[in-house]
Amino acid sequence: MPKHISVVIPTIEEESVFGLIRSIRQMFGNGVEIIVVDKSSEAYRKRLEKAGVTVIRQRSRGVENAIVEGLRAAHGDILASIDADGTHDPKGLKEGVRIIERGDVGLVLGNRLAGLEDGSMSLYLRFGNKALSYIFSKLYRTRVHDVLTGLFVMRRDAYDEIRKVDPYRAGIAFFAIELARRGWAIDEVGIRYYKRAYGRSKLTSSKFAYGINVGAHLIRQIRDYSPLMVFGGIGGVMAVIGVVLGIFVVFNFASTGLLSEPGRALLSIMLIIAGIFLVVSGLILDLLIGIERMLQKRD
Ligand SMILES: Nc1nc2c(ncn2[C@@H]2O[C@H](COP(=O)(O)OP(=O)(O)OP(=O)(O)O)[C@@H](O)[C@H]2O)c(=O)[nH]1
Ligand SMILES: [Mg+2]
Repeated sequence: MPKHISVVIPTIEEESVFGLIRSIRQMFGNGVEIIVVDKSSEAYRKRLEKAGVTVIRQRSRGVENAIVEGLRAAHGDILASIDADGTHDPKGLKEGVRIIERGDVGLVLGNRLAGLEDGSMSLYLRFGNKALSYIFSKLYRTRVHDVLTGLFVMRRDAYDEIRKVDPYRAGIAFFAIELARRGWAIDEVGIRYYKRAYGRSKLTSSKFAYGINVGAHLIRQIRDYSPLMVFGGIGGVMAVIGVVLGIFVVFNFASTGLLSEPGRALLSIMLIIAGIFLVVSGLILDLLIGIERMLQKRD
């Protein structure tokens, strides 16, 4: 029996949503559940209701909350989401569903970088997105290239594990981080990404600040997941700088017979001690987290 699919669409006055609704019905048939989470005007909402979709009026803030509200109301065995602004090719939903139906993946992301239309994504957004996706992939040993995409397909049981988590501002990276943390496999499909045909960006007034926010969440994850990586990394760098500085001081002392740079000598010793202290702290925290995980598994 074919699985029942729910597609959640977050929107603020996106004119493209009506064409998107038609495309989704063409692709999956009229049985598909389409839930539009709307934060627009009364007139726009009336038009949505006429289109025969389930409309949820969003009272919370942010696209992450919008999607979570939609997912909570969804009945499908497979859950999906796509931006309403017509920029993401909905064919990615179909391919994503195919991968989810194979059974070993919890979340499929639509990789926009595989099919960018000219002028659809600025160079600096492309770079920022790649950098965040790289950190994400290293952290969770996955290979995704577009963790801030607006298209995903998810297993119902994967979503059930995170349905109680309060969303933080990180776009779809929020879902990817929360599922990856719980050990779900994440895959991607290449999609076409088009320029916006109507209106302006609704997500944020500064994509730079938004990217920094997502980066901060990832770094917090690294700190909680593997303190040795953060503390050990910073401590290691400090100790190495201290040693190099110390070698200079010793070298000077050996050649002149005078301790001419007591300030540098002191700095070198301090850096080495602080560096070692950080590495040891990282090791202890890593050990404690390891023990906590072992105990959790036993429960
Ligand atoms: N319900 C709801 N929808 C939102 C909110 N913020 C953004 N959206 C919708 O989420 C989708 C993504 O937002 P966009 O404004 O397209 O963000 P973006 O893709 O980074 O920006 P562009 O490159 O200009 O398209 C669009 O369908 C928006 O209408 C929100 O707070 N609530
Ligand atoms: Mg957009």
